[in-house]
This record gives sequence, structure tokens and C-alpha cells, in this order.
Amino acid sequence: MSRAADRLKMVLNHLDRSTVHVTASSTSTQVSSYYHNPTLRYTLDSDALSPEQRLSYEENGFVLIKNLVSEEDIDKFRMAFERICKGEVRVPGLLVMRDVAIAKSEFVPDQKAVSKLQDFQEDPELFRYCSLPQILKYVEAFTGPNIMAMHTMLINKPPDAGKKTSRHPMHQDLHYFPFRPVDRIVCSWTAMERVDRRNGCLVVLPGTHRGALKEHDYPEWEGGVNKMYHGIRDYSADHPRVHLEMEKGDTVLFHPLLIHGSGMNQTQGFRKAISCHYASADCYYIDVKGTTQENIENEVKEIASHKYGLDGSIRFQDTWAFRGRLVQGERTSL
Ligand SMILES: O=C(O)CCC(=O)C(=O)O
Repeated sequence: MSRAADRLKMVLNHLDRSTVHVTASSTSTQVSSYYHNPTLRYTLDSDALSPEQRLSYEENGFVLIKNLVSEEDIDKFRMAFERICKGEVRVPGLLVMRDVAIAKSEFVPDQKAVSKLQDFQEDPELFRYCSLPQILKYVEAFTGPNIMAMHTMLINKPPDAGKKTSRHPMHQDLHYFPFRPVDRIVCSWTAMERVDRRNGCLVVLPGTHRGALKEHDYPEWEGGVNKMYHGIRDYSADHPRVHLEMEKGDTVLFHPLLIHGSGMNQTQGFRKAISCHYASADCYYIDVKGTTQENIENEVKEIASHKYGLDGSIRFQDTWAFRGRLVQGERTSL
């Protein structure tokens, strides 16, 4: 019997085949559809995911874990964020992004215009998020035991200034990554407060992780679009959507091909979330020349050359190797 068949048998042994419905947030998938796909491609054997959670990820490309990060830790991450915004600490390599509409407003104090911190691997407090054992336990079910934290973000979605720029266009995170294999990469995204449709929760298109990487570019939005917020032009508008309403500390793990984005923040508060993209340290870099990823490669190289005062000779993969940090096991490749 093949390994995949063995794995399938293990999962099915745990299930009551006639009654189980796999739920992830508001989606419900009947297990019967699973019998037509007798391989478990997206998850690895581990004790972290229940059989239901495992099947849900296989089918939908995401799994939501309630209450995974403590209030206390989230409050500490929030304080670290505020210290950075106030200029009390300087973090090497950190990219501080500002909302395209709010950054130009005279009425908003500077720190309030920060829409995202990216690459916080050198901030010990924020980076502690990426090493939380309760997150790594789940991450290992996707990456295996050698785990790199490749991409870190604290997203501070601002109240929309009326131009709809607080939206994040629908995209696949793999667009940004020159490493593979795709199924050994996973994102963890933790709500730092209640997130719902009013403040622009994540929106996902379940099952799209089973498709290919699509072409991405800046959307043609009248009010402007934030730097590096590429979106997919041709996803099906009819595809079922799930709005991931979450409480503080809830965490969603999702596949890098899952099409997702987030809506406008229609409240007066800033909607905060913290996230990390993990990859197996056994992944390898690829050359994206001549592929749909060439546009983001050029943009990232330009930003990196400017940021580090280089002459443009930096390779796309170097920008990743430089930022990636081992959080478990051995740094075997990436
Ligand atoms: O937190 C959000 O609003 C969306 C974040 C996201 O999808 C990203 O930055 O890739």
C-alpha cells in the first residue's frame, strides 16, 4: 500500500464515515467528496490536527484554531507595535508601510498612518509570535519538523479614509515566494482583537489552494492602492466566499495558493493582526524569471537595493534567505 493510502486509512479510521461534516468557520464540506480524492497532499502525519481539521484543510485550504494565542501575549505584541510606531525602538530591516490615502492626510498623526510592519524578525518581542510552541505544533503538520519563519507582518488595517484603500485585493501569497514545494509552506494569521466584516476580516475562497498560481498585478482602483498590494485580475467572482470572523487570539492557518484578501475597515478603530509565513527548511529556491512572479521579483529587488544601499545585483532569493529565521529543527536548505 502506498504512503498516501496509508495516511488516508489512518484518517478514515478516526471518522464516522456516515455522519461527519467537516466544518471550518461557516463552510461545511461533506466527507463523501473526499472519497474521490484518495490522497492527502496538503498535510503531513502529526498529532496536531484532528482528522476533521486535516480533511478540512485538504478540502478548503485553511483551518481555524480558536483561542490559540493568549490575551497576555497579544497585549505584549500590541505594546511592541506601539513602541515602534512612537519611534521608541528602531528595528533593523523593518519595513514600515503607510496607507496610501491616510499617509497624505494632514489630520492624522504619523504613527496612525502605519498600515503594516513587515519583516520584524529582529524585534525579539514581536518575533516571539513566530516561535510560540502552540503555533509551531500546528505548523509542523504542514512543513514537517525543520521550520523556517520566512515572512513576518503585523497588519494595522486603518479606518478607511473614504477611498477604499484599506481593502486588500484578492491574492495568493505564493506570488511573493521564490521557494517550493508549495505544499510545505503555510501562513498563520492571528486576530489581535475581534475581526468581522465591519473592520475588514479576512475573506477566503475555499478550495482555491487546489488551483494554480495566477497572474497578479496592481488593481486599477480609483482611490489608489497600497505598495506591493498586488491582486489577481481574473478570479471567479461567483466562487463561494467565507468571511473569517474571529475573536482575539483565534488563528487561521492557510495554504499559500488559497485566494484571499480583506475588506474595507468601516470602523473608527485600527484592525490588528499578526502573521508569519512558515516554510519547511528543506524547501529550495526557484528562478522566477519568465514566470508570472517576475513583476514582484523586480519590485522587491528594487526596494531591497534601495533599503540596503545595493546596486541592484541582489537576487530575489537572497532577500528571502536574509530574512528567514530558523524556529525549529535544522536549517537544511532555505
Ligand atoms: O490582514 C489582512 O488584511 C490581509 C493580509 C494579507 O492577506 C497579506 O498581507 O498578504
